[in-house]
Amino acid sequence: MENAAGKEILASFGWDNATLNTITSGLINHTWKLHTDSGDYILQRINTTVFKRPDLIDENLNRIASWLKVHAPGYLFTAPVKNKEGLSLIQVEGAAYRAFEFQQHTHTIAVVADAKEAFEAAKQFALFTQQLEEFPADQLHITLPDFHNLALRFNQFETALRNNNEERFVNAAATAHTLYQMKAIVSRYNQYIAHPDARKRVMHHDTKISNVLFNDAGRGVCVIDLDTVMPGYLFSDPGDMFRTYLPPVSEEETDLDRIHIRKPVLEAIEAGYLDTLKHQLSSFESANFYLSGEILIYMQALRFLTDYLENDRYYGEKYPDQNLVRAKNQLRLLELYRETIR
Ligand code: GN1
Ligand code: MG
Repeated sequence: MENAAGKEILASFGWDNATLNTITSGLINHTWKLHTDSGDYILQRINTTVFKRPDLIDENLNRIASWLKVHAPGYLFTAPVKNKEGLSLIQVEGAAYRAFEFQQHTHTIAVVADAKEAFEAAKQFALFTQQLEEFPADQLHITLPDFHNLALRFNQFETALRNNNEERFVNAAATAHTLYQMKAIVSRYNQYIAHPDARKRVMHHDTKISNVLFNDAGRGVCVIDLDTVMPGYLFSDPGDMFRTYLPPVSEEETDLDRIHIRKPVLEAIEAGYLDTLKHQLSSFESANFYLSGEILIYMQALRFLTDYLENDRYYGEKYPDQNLVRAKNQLRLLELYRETIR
């Protein structure tokens, strides 16, 4: 950010004297916290290898923000702020940047500590979809095509297996075999999306706890990280909550014995999410609430293992075999999850 492009971006907002601190969480975008003469902001460089059309994200967020202003003016939606030229997306040298107001007296949480945090986060994601119940979801662009398409993720996994990256294939074989044998989850996913009561809604699609802002009293304030806000099915959001809130350790944990399902957290997700949305959901969506966890945990295990077989081209690796470790972690979680919900 110390280069000419960085200075140009900051200047376009009138933040010439900003001080920047890098925020290191998140695998995809690059994020800084800014302290400027006109307040504190979050600045992000969008990963345009992943999000090929940042302009579509920008349009989505502005559309939702305008709609909420009219229909739910009290709802806190962290839309990108506009620079001096009125732009909320700034494209310089092939990179795309945007900024958000920093919400004072809030913080994020990396790993769910207890049921209360899970409840608060689940409730925030439920409120998000609830506020946008009447918003025409089909007016939103698809910012990441097929993002939660499990059938496609499975096909990509099969392709990666067939392409036979020999050295990695040997290491991945046992995990790949077990995952392959679980492919009935793909059929259940296909039945789900074909069902007439599986409605397309405005979904967040990245419901990890770090995408919720908490206030000093530990209450949820709002959801953030809105790049993947798009039309989707209900399974996406609770699914990724089950995946990321239930175990006391993250997908990075290498000691698989530390992974277990925290029942009180499971109940808190149900209380925070399902109870908040229950009047909006079809009985089909409610009845398949727990299937969403199977879909998302399975999908993430497939994605990590596929990436491992493809030499980490998507997620990268910080140490050898990291994506294999992540895949094993997610597989263990899936097995425990299935035992719990059975
Ligand atoms: C990515 O960038 P981050 O950490 O918010 C990924 C999610 C995965 C997650 C796994 C756009 O999210 O789908 O669940 O990593 N986002 C994208 O850690 O691929
Ligand atoms: Mg994210």
